[in-house]
Amino acid sequence: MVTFAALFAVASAAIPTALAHGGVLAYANGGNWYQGWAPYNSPTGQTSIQRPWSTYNPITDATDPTVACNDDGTSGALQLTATVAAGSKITAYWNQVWPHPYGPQLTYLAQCPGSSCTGVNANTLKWFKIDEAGLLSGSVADGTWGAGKMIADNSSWTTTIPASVPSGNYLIRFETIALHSLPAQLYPECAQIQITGGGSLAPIASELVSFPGAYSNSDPGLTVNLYTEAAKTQTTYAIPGPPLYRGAAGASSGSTSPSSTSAPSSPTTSATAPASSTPVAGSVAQYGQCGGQGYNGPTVCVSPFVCNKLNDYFSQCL
Ligand SMILES: *[C@@H]1O[C@H](CO)[C@@H](O)[C@H](O)[C@H]1NC(C)=O
Ligand SMILES: [Cu+2]
Repeated sequence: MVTFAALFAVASAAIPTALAHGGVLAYANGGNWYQGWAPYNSPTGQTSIQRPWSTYNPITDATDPTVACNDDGTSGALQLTATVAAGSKITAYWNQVWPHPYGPQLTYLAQCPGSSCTGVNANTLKWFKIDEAGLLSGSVADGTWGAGKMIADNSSWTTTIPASVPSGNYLIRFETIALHSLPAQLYPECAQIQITGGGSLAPIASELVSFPGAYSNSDPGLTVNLYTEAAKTQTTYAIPGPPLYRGAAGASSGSTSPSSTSAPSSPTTSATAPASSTPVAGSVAQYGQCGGQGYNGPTVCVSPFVCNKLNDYFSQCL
């Protein structure tokens, strides 16, 4: 037993920490299986519908230049494109077993100009959200999240390509966000698809975002602290990013998603609160900023929330 235990200890120590993270490793659509890019293999000779990506590590800066597709945004030398019917289901498979159950799932599309996405940098595109799942039940502290559902579903996420999306060449961006520690961990990867048999509902300006740009590091959905007293009774969660595309399943005029009632995410440059005049006691609403380097606004939260320091740059009323 001693020998076995010693061997086991050695083996455990040798497991790379990357196994605590990961990414989308494969896709399925219409009965076809598409193996993803292998970030730890030589890029030479790799053919995949997935855009190349470089690391299992999370992106922890929501404005990182790699946040579109977890890489520099370029296509592979032997890039493939999957033909996908509008209205069909497409599944992304993360590595087994995905370790992070607390956080949202998000899926985006971005149409490429021209006749192919190959050669088009992901950072130049406009993205719209076709699917999102935040806090599905329970409280922020211990509820069921989109990411928990993803794990329960074989560490995979299935979304429907909206039937209304115009036919054409797109990148599809599957993302899981982990909130068990802060800063939030973003895990996005992209694949090239050609959508056929589509509709005529083009996304409108308010639905379109850039990556980087769609998220800011002060988004309530990226700064929520699961370990506060308030989190135990908090049952709403603001999913980051733009409102859902109108043609997305579950999107509706009024939108039942709690995300739509919270502060919209916006590029970091425009995040100045209109409250930087006279600090008033107890004036910062739940999720509002109440401190951090370079912040000059009010610092006292409305009752019953208290100001929590999340990092040197951001304190939030929770
Ligand atoms: C679960 O996912 C793996 C890929 O990670 C896949 O090979 C397997 O077929 C999936 N199982 C089911 C039941 O879908
Ligand atoms: Cu991880």
